[in-house]
Amino acid sequence: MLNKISALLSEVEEFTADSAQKVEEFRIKLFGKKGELTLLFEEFRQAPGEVKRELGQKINELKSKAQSRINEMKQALESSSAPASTLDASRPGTADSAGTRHPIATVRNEILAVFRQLGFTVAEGPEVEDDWHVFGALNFPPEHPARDMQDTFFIEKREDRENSILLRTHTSSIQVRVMEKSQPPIRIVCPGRVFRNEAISARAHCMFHQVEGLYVDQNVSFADLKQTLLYFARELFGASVEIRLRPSFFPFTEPSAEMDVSCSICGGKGCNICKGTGWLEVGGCGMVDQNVLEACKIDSQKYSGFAFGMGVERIAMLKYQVRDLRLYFENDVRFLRQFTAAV
Ligand code: 2NL
Repeated sequence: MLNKISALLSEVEEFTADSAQKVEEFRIKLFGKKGELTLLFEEFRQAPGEVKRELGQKINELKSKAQSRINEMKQALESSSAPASTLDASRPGTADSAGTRHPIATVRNEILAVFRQLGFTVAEGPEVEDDWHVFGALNFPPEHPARDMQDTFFIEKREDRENSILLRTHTSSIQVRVMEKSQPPIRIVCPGRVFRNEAISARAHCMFHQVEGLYVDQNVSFADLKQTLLYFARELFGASVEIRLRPSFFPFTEPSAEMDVSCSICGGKGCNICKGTGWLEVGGCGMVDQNVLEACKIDSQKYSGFAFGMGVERIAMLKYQVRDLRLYFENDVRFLRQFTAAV
């Protein structure tokens, strides 16, 4: 009997099954009416008293091992077959939610796309600049207020001003770099971040985005500038808008003008966006000052050029009727999610 028990014990220990049915067959083989264990218990009842104790222990041990082995196999089969039964490979997946493009990036891309159509190429340059590329080459007089600490963030302010290192206050520095290393024809648009030491409010920020444009060639005229800006305004704000140029002053252009676009909200009749004037100010422009061309080693007798600059935040405010500039920099998703349809 002892041999029989130990044979069954190793059978139990080695038992494996790949289906619930095989586990059930094994259970019946041991515990069924004519099962091996049932028979063993009957045999045990007739065994002589002196071996009963040892036999009883062994049979009970076999019984509990067999039960736990059967349970283990049942559980293993249930857990491995569970996913197979609930997984439906034909169900549609959960879509990843893509982020949205920031409205400033969208408007910058739209501006650049218009000028690309006109044959302009995009040029970029460093945000940390020297005095020459931001002020010197652009005809800023030595004591111009923009060169003051109050308006410009200096990284290194030097006594010999020309060697000062600062954050660019406009992207004109890119255009200076392009003019210095190439000769006309030059037709470029220069997007980028610019930095000014200003108190932050709904209308001003110490960092904003600009797009500037430059066209230098023989016989470039103010009429070319006007037509280029009109084309741009109609592409961006709609085919029915008009533009208006008002005399202005910049150190780097002569003559200089501010550019207005007729209000696309009210069609020029006057509303609260254009403050009743019918016009929206979008940027500045002018003919490149001869001193600027010469500073960049371009012959101002042979070549002329026009340039313009605009603030991307300002144009985006007009397009989307955003009333506070600070919203562009806070990255509040309740604001950003309103631009999901933009490209
Ligand atoms: C504005 C006005 C302007 C320019 C930028 C420029 C660049 C070179 C030479 C001459 Cl390299 N001019 N840029 C010209 C006129 C106006 O920007 O209101 N910007 C937001």
